[in-house]
Amino acid sequence: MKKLLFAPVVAVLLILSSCSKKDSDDSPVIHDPITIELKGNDAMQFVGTTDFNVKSGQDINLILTHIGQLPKEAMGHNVVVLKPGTNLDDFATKAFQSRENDYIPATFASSIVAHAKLLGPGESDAIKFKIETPGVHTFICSFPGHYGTMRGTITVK
Ligand SMILES: [Cu+2]
Repeated sequence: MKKLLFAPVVAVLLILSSCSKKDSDDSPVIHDPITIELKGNDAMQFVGTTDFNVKSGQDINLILTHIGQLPKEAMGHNVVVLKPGTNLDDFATKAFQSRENDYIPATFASSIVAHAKLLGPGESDAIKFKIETPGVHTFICSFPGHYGTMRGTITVK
């Protein structure tokens, strides 16, 4: 297996193309990164799979793409990954009032694991994070009115 490269894209490609790791039995278990792709459309939906399983500490590459055509002001999409136990209604209410911060409520900062940018049509954003705490982490789009239909889960084991 080749030495680890530090350019993230190259590293991901390498990992995707070389799956065998027979060369080291004594090193700690390292899980390959997982890629989570979310696509937001003009019907306030994340298209495709919205429930994902990851291992504790696994590197997560989350790519959000706005595949719709409506303008950002009317149909913007982001994704906010929340800690277990976060009250979604309370969070969404505060998000509503946080337009100046792209609907990321500062008062809920401690409930947010990670979030992607607010996107308009054709835009995408990629974020990297990991979650150590086991449990079901709900993610939503926090654009006003969207969290009812634009949501999913990342279950950490
Ligand atoms: Cu949205």
